Amino acid sequence: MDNNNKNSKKNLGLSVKKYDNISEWYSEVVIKSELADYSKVSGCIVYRPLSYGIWENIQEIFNFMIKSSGHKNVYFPMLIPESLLLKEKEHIEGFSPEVAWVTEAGNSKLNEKLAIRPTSETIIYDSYSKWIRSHRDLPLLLNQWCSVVRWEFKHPKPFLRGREFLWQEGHTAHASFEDAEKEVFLILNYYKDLIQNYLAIPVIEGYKSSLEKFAGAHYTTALESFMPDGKALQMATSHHLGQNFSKPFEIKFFNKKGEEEYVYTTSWGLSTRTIGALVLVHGDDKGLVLPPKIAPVQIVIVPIFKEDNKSKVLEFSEKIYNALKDDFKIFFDDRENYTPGWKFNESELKGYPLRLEIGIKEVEDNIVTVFKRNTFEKLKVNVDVLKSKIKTLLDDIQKELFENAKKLLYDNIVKVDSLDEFESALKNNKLIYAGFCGSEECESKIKEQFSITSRVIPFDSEEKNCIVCSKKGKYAYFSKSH
Ligand code: 87F
Repeated sequence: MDNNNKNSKKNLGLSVKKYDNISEWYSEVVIKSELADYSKVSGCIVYRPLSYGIWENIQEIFNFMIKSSGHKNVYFPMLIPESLLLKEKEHIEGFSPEVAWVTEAGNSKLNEKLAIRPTSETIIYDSYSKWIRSHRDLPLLLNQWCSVVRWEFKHPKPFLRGREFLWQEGHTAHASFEDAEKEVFLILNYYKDLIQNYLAIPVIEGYKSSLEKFAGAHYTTALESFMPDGKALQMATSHHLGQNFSKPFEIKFFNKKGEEEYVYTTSWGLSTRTIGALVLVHGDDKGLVLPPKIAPVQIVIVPIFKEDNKSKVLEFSEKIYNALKDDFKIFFDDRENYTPGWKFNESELKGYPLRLEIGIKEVEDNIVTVFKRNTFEKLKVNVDVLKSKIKTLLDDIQKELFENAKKLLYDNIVKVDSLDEFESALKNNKLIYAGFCGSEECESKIKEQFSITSRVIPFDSEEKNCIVCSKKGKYAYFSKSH
């Protein structure tokens, strides 16, 4: 078999450049990098090993965080009886067109139809009302990892918009408003840590406006990131639910004074959308670029040999592999049926942060050629210092990706003082920073005129008169959004 034939199974290169058509580029990267594939049901994707590996890393990091503060994982049923889902009508009202139902089994109709969970507040609170009796049962700090189904009709995009996606949903109950508030911000800070320090994506944080908050919430906090297509993407959200759910679900406890009170609850979530953000923010014309701290493969080793030096090169490569394998996530790519060039392309497409290229020259000089995926630099590194050099390089890549993403975010923020400036900033796909009174009335006017809403009102926002009504307000971010 000649080399051409040997690797002709698929064309690895991308046909679209990121900034020529970012939406097409995105779809091509997701499929060709083998992150995900489409299925027979529109909006339902297959999470292939690369994206599932990223998700497992996210799970590991986030589990470590929440377990350190006493949270525990649980699993509730995916089927929710209609009567339960409709118990707190207000929160479900706007969402009901998206709920998918199981109505029959085999040949018989069910007595009561069952919702496939779009979110689990109702089924979880049904249990909480049985489990919580006294202040000694609080706080109750539970989380679940699961998938949810929301029957969207907008055009699906892998990870960013789909009908079934993976997430975690945390649901906690507390004895006081203040305790619940502390929880909301504790979790928001975990999310911020995960997203900035592991996914290398900077966020802006703040409250959602009254129009944009979760209808069931007392208030909603969120982390938003800015994508290179000029649209913001909500990365995670953490809600203070006050007693909005504990009252209809009758979750009551006897406080220390022996009086009966309703609990205060919170809920918070982060989904596989964040994988879409990783692709959009860090990817380039060659494919994915994965931050080392989240990459399922941090280093790929590619041996390059001819028949007469094969054993020398493989032996040396294996020695390198063994020296590094306990410290890093490594793929020793010694597959026989692929050429080194093909493996190079594949590793670039899949975004592996570092590639070690080892040929006979490297063996003779006791060095390794190290390729940095994010900058395309090649370095010759002596084997004696390889481990520490790799540590430094991975740290460098992590920092460089975050710095580039920060530049993307901050270069796109535009402060505006009038609706004219607002309009032109929006045309340029900017992240607009404008005075806003917070009222639903003014935000609805903006929504009507420009088809966008606010993203967040930063926690430390300065005072600024509203761009619509001129009344007292604070700065808020506005932009298109995913
Ligand atoms: C779609 C259908 C039915 C969002 C829905 O943000 C219900 C809903 O309640 C729904 N889409 N929501 C809001 C989810 C609130 C909250 N749940 C826990 C979160 C984070 C995780």
